Amino acid sequence: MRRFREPIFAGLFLLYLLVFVGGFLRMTHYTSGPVTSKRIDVMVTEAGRSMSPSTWTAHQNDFVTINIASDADGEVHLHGYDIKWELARGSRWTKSFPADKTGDFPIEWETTGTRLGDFKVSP
Ligand SMILES: [Cu+2]
Repeated sequence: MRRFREPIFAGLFLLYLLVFVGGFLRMTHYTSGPVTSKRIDVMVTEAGRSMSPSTWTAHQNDFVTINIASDADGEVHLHGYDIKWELARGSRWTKSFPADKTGDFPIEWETTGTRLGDFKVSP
């Protein structure tokens, strides 16, 4: 029996090594820095003609939460990210997402095609 023990220990050691090194690689490769959360409270007024703030800003990989209220029923569409907030008059709608793409993305009142503002993500 004795000669079987060493391979078993060697196997366990290898398994431990795999789990440990694997976990370490995951940690170092999947998070490249601290993740910042950012919340923006938005108000759409004049029945989809005006939005405040009209410019939303974030840094790449920020975890962004956009909370929108509107004085009319309709849809806010963030182009590039293709995210939609289906709004009913007087109620709020929240969506969260990672700002993984950099650039300047138009925000539109989809119902009429009115440009409400921009989402700017800097590197
Ligand atoms: Cu659109």
